[in-house]
Amino acid sequence: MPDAAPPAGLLDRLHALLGPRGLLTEPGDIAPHLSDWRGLYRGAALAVARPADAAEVAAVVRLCAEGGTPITVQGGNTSMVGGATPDESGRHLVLSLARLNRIRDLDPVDMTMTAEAGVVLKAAQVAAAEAGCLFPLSLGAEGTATVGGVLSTNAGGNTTVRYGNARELMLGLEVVLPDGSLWNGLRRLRKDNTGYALRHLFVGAEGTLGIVTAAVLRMFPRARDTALAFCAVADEEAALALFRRFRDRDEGAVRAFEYMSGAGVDFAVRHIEGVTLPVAARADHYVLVDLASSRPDAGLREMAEAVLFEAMEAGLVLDAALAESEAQAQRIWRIREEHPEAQKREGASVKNDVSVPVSKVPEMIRRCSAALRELVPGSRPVPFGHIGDGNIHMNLEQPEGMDPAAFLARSHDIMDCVNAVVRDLGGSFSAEHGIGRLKTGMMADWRGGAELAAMQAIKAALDPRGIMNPGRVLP
Ligand code: 2HG
Ligand code: ZN
Repeated sequence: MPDAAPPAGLLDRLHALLGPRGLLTEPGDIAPHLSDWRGLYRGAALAVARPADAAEVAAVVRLCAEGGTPITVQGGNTSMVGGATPDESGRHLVLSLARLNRIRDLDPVDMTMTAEAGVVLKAAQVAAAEAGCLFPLSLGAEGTATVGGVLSTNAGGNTTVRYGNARELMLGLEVVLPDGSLWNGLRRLRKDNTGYALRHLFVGAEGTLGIVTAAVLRMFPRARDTALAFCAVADEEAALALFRRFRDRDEGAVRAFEYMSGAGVDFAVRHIEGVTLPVAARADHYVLVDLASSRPDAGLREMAEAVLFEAMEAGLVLDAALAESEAQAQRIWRIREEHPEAQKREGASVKNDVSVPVSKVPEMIRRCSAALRELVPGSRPVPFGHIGDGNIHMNLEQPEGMDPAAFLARSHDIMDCVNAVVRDLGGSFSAEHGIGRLKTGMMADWRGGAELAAMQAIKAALDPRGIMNPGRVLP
């Protein structure tokens, strides 16, 4: 465990190392780094270090390792599980990677981009597009979330169904280890079987084993033909059946396939300016189908029309709208992307980022919704998300008029209620948001025994003093 007090002179040494731009100590300057987007946590910190490059990150870690000062690593600070927020002890140094924001290399032959950890996801997408390529990782927080953060959490997002999670998009890493040594594993090889795949250890480790400072990311050919449909569907089974029809017709073309409940779309229309319902009548279930191909003559619109026509005949689809322009496609995407913000504005909500085998999604949504309504009468289930990956945000909105604090006091009951169903269906209690601070208490129950013991052994081997993001991931 970290020592009780920060070593004398640490801040002076950090200041000498990083200069005034690289170390924030004023309460007003560090405040934005101490709380999370959801408002679940408010921590304290010794200071916020803002190193300018990987060598400076390594030097900061060496100083902290000397005295056992705990480090909280921060990218865009968009964690849904408190993963980037320091605890309340005030003993942590927050290490922000915001200044490591260079794209070091971009190669359209190798189809790779070498980006530093602080590069904002949107900036990585734009850089790829400017090179005539695609970097496909896409999620609601992409304007703030960073390359280091999405790798450290193995983020999924909307395009996992086609391109995989962040892990699948990574070829190599540069990492500062807990002793302050710098490992350059920025190899851009598709094939490299040379011992343990060390790079994969740091993906999804949430900064508990080291700090990702740069990564080699995979790029893809850009889309030259696209189609986007917003559909009202009969029920959860119809949503899944429609996914299967599109997948069977042209698996490679399904770039995203998202489910939304009537309640979630209602909230988006109610609270988010410019969001309107694209179909004629309100429904209880919707899906968004996003198709893309690098072939200019892929005929995706015609394909979508044909699949939707047949699905309507079969009673799966009640109504559908196809985007007529890129601007309209973006407006339709906002309905889905603004779900978290709309839910926040509607009141207090509890998030359940769960996954089950794809075939079990309809049953999971039905059973969880019924159990949640019974657990908290008047509450409003808001399931939405990545149905093609089996990852649904089985969220629960507070009953109208209820005291938000009283509702949130039931958070653990609510999570347990969902998790009981998820476990029964062979699923996971955290599909893409990770463990952070919020879910460490669930690890022993879900990943106990040999699995957790192996994780603890890895942690102890790499970070024997426990200075890297303590309090995250492992109980
Ligand atoms: C999304 O898919 C994010 O929009 C956030 O994973 C989900 O707010 C949530 O529960
Ligand atoms: Zn999601």
